[in-house]
Amino acid sequence: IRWRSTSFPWTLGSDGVRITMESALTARDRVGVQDFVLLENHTSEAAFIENLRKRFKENLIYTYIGSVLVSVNPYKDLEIYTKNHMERYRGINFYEVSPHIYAVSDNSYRSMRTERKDQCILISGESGAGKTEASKKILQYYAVTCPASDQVETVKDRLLQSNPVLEAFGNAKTLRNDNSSRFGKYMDIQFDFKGAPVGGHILNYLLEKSRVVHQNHGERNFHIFYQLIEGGEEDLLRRLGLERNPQQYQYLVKGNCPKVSSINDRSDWKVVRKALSVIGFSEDEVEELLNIIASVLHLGNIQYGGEDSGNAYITTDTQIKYLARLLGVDGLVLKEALTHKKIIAKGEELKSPLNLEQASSARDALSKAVYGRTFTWLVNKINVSLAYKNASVIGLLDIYGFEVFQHNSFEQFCINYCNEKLQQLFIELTLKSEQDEYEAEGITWEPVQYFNNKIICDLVEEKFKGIISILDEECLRPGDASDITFLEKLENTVGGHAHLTTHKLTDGKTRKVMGREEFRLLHYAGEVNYNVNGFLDKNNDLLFRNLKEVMCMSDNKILTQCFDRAELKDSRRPETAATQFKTSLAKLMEILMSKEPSYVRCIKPNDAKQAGRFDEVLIRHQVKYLGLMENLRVRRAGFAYRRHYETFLQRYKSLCPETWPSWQGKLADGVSTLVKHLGYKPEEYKLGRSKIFIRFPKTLFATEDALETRKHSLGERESHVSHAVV
Ligand code: AD9
Ligand code: MG
Repeated sequence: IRWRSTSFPWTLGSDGVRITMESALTARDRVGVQDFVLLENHTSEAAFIENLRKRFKENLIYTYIGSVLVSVNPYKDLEIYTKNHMERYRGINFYEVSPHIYAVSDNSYRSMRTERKDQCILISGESGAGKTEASKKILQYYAVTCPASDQVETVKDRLLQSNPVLEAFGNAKTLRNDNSSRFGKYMDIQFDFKGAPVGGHILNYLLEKSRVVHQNHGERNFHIFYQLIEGGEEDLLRRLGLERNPQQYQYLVKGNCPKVSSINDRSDWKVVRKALSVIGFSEDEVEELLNIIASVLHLGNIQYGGEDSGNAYITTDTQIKYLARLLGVDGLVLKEALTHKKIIAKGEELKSPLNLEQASSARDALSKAVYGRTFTWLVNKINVSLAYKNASVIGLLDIYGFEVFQHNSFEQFCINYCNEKLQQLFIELTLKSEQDEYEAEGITWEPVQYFNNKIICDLVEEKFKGIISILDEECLRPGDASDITFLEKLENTVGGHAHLTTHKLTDGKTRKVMGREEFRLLHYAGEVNYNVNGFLDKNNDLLFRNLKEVMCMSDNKILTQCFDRAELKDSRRPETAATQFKTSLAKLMEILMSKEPSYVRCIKPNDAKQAGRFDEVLIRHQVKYLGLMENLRVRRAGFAYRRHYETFLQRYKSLCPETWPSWQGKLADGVSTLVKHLGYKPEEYKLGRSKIFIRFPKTLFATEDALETRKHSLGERESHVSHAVV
């Protein structure tokens, strides 16, 4: 006998639909539970990990914690993303089929349609855990399953095609991930009153610009450079003055990794070129965009001569010639700007020559500014092509996860601060939604103990006393301000804080050795040592005035939009990078708070990017810093399981003669009769306004096993009854 499993939370086959006769108990043993709240021992991390392992072995990469989806990167293509799968999840109740990213997508979509409330899906996890893939799967789900019209087809295409373009310019090969997103992304997908996707809007966060000029060993620059060099047509490369060899370019050789086996730059180039046209870039715009990309490579090849302490001069005139042509600027003016700095003091212009080191960093600052601003321009351009007004939205957040490297710098500080904020939001919102549900059902809420990481967020962002304020203060202070004086100021101002330590303050209890130039933050996810070297420069993110002036004079229409003359007139100091990031995060939190959230928590199974390998130490670490045990504790605070009366009665009515074959009275009375007949003790359950709440998994399992036994005995005699039961 084969039967369609509708609301079993634990007995589904790998395709999530059918299994052959197998007792619920054996199946539970083999594939684990599909919702962690059903674990017998929900406080045991070992049991949690064992459940993940069982499922991972069976290619069941998705598991719920209530309505939160936990996903483990399989590092192989599973046959679970076909159109048939999409159809299967359409309009179906969250628990009726095996956990899936499509179930989350569909659930958000339906809530948006029926409750008319904007939604957001927050995807988190460390580098390589599968966030970007998850967000693409969600977008594909909407593109395939939502209603469409001719005009909508164009928008769907544009929405889908924005991915390869943004990935080309914003993703790169790192040691962790061959296609690592080096920017944070929040994308609203907009739907009209018929539920058809009609537009979108993207917000981008903190692109890792430093990668343009430097890459660590084994890493690459942004994909677009290699795509252009490998895939660009002969005459295009000739026009841009580029050679078909990445090794020729200083900005592409730092990581000593021009080729990646999992990446085909040549075919990706074709995909990106096509995507640019679909999104609506004119041929002229593409040409100007590529002129900029080629210019960055030429900038990187500019070399300087001169003594260390003397004035620098440029020794590579060919590059200047190309730059002048591609950017539409005067070669001599550019040359001058790359070797001198101009400041305005008391209304007077002062020009002074740069030494070797200063000139190289001015050149690199220009490359970073040009690339960074072009990236923002690109996002805006995509936004214009997706623009639509007055729509309901589902937002997708695909943002860098918590990062700990051997050496952590300003970038990791910002990224981890962002995760701290998201964790705060996550805890607050999950707690709140639990509380709301209890209240709506008229059930008493028992407070849950949890770690509130607000204390760490405050340490970073508080006015005057927070780390960002202290850093900004040092950035503004004339005179001897340096990375080290910043560290000293940290010690003096927040040295006593429970979540901050420095070399001087190390209490001897912590075993991890600290460098003299480091401060350590005790994040909710663990300790991270940050090296202060470069903090001031990166936070200042300054570009000399004369370089800005040259860019403002450019003929390149993209650059004239990126470098506005008004900026030159503005004598105020631009906001620092950290403060800008703080402000944009605060806005993001507001956006997310105004929507109904769903969560996807991604886990990376091993560091070797290999299929089938389950590295327990690595996974345990992620379970910890994703706060999954905390999440489970909140969810299980009172009750392991809750279902609407109707669903519960429908499933188990055959177990009680009074409710079988149907119950005529009120649903709540039917459920009450049923559970009394089953022998539930009063402390094991509660009846709310529309749902039954069951405290322990074992109660439910016993009921489920009883159903299984009945099904067996009936199945042998009358198979059609078995159908009626499920
Ligand atoms: V990062 O923070 O941007 O560095 P992500 O975005 O979390 O990271 P990504 O989605 O890029 O990771 O996934 C990394 C790689 O894992 C992909 O390139 C795929 O090769 C692989 N992956 C991820 N999810 C899946 C999946 N559901 N099925 C198959 C997957 N492969
Ligand atoms: Mg990514």
